[in-house]
Amino acid sequence: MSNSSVHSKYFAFNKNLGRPMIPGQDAYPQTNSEGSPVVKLTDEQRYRFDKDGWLLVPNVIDSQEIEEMREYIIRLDTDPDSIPDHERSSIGGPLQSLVDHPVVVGFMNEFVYHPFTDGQKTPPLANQNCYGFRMEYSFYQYRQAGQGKFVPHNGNGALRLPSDHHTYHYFPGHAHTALTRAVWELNPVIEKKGGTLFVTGSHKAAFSAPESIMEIESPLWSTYSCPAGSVLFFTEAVTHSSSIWRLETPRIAIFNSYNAIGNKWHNWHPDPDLLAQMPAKRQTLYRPVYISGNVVS
Ligand SMILES: O=C(O)CCC(=O)C(=O)O
Ligand SMILES: [Fe+2]
Repeated sequence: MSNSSVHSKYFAFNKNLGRPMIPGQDAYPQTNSEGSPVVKLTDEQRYRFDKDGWLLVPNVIDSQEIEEMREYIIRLDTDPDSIPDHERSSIGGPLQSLVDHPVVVGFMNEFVYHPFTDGQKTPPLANQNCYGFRMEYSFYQYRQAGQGKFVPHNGNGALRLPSDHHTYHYFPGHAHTALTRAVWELNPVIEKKGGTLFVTGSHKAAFSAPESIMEIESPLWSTYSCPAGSVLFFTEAVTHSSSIWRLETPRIAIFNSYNAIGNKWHNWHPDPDLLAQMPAKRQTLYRPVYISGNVVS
């Protein structure tokens, strides 16, 4: 099996009788809702995410977009009444285009979309007009020096039951995360100065975390530096924590969450008026949560 928007050549069971799931090329969206070509992960990025449970992609958006988005977050935080109701969120205004940014779609096509087909009865859950994953949730952080807490959570994702959603399952040649974060850093982050902390590889851990994990200085924790305009992907199955922000410039970040089509963790919906104004393909990120036949043609 091969297709041009994910790299995987893998064997997965379809629903019935152990038959192989063989999605065609058309089962993977090649463009986003604005017509931009989807950006595939490189082999190295795909390997790293699977090995680590998190992946930083630096320099994804340009300085003009970053500035516009930063201003929007500051306005949301300090003068929300100046923004119309339906745009008053971290998916409003210029932030809307981040939800299906070509780099996000490339990542989700590889690790979150499961091109499930119900035998011969229903087509794959995505096509050129419809995404194969859901957007779950969105919030922003406008964090000043001294703010933020060390709150370690999650891990052991390979050994959790599917309904948990904090899962990470892997097979020769393919891996799948359910609840998944894409964090857009709109200001620079310097290592150990307040970016998200990770216990690298703990999404696959077989043991309970040791007590030493509760120490922020433990060498078990890793983190990153990045320029403004970078995106950080992580599976919620990896042990991670927020940290205390230590830089003069605030942390301005957007936290977008995604999940498989049949999974819903957060009690969150986009504003209906905002949704109605989105391009049709983008709207498929917010379709009802079920599997059988849940595809827009
Ligand atoms: O604040 C952070 O850096 C991480 C927050 C967190 O736990 C998450 O995004 O799931
Ligand atoms: Fe978290």
